[in-house]
Amino acid sequence: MYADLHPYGKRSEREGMTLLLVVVLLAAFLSIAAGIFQIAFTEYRLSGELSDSFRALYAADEGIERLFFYDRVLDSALGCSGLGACTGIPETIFFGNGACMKLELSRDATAQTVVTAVGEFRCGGSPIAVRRALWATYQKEAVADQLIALWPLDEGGGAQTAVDVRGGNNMVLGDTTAAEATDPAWTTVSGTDGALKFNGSTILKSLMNDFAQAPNDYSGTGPTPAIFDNFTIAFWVYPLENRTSTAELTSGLAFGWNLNLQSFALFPSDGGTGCISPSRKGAGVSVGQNGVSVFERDSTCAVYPPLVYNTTINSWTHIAVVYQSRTPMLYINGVLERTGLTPTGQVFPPRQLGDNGPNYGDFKGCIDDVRIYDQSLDAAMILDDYNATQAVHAGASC
Ligand SMILES: [Ca+2]
Ligand SMILES: [Ca+2]
Repeated sequence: MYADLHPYGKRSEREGMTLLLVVVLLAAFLSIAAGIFQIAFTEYRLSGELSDSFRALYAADEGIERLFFYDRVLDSALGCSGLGACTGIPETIFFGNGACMKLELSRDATAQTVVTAVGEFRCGGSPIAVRRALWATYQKEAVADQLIALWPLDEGGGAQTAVDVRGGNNMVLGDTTAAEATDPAWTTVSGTDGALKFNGSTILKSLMNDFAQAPNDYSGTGPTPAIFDNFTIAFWVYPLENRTSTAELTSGLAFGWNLNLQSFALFPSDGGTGCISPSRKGAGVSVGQNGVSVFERDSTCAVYPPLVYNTTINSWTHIAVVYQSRTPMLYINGVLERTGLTPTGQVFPPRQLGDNGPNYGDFKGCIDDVRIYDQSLDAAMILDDYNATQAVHAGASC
């Protein structure tokens, strides 16, 4: 199916046997690792430039592993997910060293899936390009869902509940489901896509803080699964005030309890374990027109920002905070901008938009499409998340 296009090859039986051995070993590894039923490789013609063949083969191997990971672990490959029939959108990825790989995927209605990765060296139409291909078929199995909470915030006027369409952890607006001063306001982003707008500082600040809170946190005290140290928070935000930039810290009471210097789009939950060890800390994200601070907080002895990043944010902006082995990383509009410090203890995701206490750092601006993943997303997945929701927010107001 995919022939080696090298026209100048000289056959060498000894080198051919070496390459064949490598390919067979690779195929064996792949079969063991992924439960693949079938692996084939192209007809190969060995040339004096054996390294070219290896580069192409490595590119194909990299490609097939990526396809397995995207489809069988992340359940998102070339635009296909789930078990239904789907033809993926082919993607070609260039490595920058002259090698590239083209990835393809197709799945029928019975979830039988074929993935193909064509590795090429001297990409771009060279007459002496070398190609190697690996393909595999397997029966797709359901992937455990890593997106555990999604609040689209599209309910619109009058609703007192913001539904978590993924995890059922629905937020109540304000103190109760009655209309009250602590309710944030529904607003329109574009078309039928809505968001919540928070009024932030007012003269009656201690009475007027608006917020929305889900009943179950992720510290293990509620029915939702406990999630610690490896997770992702992603959301769209349009801040209308600055927050106060500080140094990055890994412990202690930053500026006492004067959290009102912050502007919490996502409020850090009370860790509830005081100063005992290992202390549990809720993560929160303070977003102002002058940047982003990731905060952690426990009940009595700690509130500090392990990550602070100053930049101008004056339009709808996609924020993703990826915790990996306890270390926060900040992506803005799909781009990794900063990796923070690594405090001790355990950290878990937030469940509240805005601030519900006096002088706790109320938020002014709009928030939309809040997601929590029970895994540390990689850069490609963050970019997917951004791209999937970018168009509706581009140019929209708050
Ligand atoms: Ca209410
Ligand atoms: Ca929305």
